[in-house]
Amino acid sequence: MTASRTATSWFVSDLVKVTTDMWLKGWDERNGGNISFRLLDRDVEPYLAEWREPRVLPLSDPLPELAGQYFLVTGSGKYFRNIQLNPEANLGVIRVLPDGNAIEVCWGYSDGGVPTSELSAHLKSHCARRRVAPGDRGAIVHCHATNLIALSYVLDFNTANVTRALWEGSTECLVVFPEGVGTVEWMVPGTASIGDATAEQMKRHPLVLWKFHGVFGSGQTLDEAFGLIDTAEKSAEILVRLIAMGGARHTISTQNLADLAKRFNVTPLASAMTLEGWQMAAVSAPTVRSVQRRA
Ligand code: 2HA
Ligand code: ZN
Repeated sequence: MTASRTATSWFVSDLVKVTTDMWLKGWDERNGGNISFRLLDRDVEPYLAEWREPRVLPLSDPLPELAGQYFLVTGSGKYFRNIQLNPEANLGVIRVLPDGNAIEVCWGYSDGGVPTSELSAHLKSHCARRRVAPGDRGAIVHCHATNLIALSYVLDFNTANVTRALWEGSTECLVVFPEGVGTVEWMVPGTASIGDATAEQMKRHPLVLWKFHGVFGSGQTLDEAFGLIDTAEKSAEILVRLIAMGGARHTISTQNLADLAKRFNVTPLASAMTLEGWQMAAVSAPTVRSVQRRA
């Protein structure tokens, strides 16, 4: 079978590149992670003629705000490491139908698959980000970035503290994500509720950390969303090493952060600027008991 022209389009090629990079980074074991990228009518126009008989799938939560829009989305249960081998089976282009109650599969999922189980979080995040950062396309990227997940087990888990820790972990962070990192407490993935909680954070933050699970990043392009997660994950890796070495002996000060914001003309999240450094979570009672039992 010859690959369709859509499989070699710039947007499928960009998604193949980013998912391959993420697999190599170790952020997407098995079927971990999912991505959506909003496409413009002019992006899909050259390929419409080869798209056949769309399959219609219901949306559990109607999204009339996205009526008529196209998204390139990774498939449910698909492995990032395999996307480069067969984009047409592992990816799909969907279009939200005019009433917002359903989507149609225009291209892809060629083995009968469906879009990611996190479609609710993706589509609702697109709505949220378009309101704060109206740009023409837009990417939402979810993955299991190792060190960010590790930090969610030890940091006092709130937006101001997590943001402050990541800003101190690497100088460029405040410049790359001055709006900080939103935080979502542990929830069952793949549900409308985690989608709502994520989109709520996405109204204020381009990056959202899911406790004990992973991270959602956004950007105008796939490169931008990937770069944002990569920057935060690098800082998280440094913090994990610092904690393993017994903690930092000195750090980036509030004044240093203010100087960075001034030089790069960004407005940093106020709640993270007013903190005096960041802190680890208090050890919870059940953890203390299980440690004592083992001793
Ligand atoms: O796609 O990462 O959150 C698998 C997941 C679910
Ligand atoms: Zn996940």
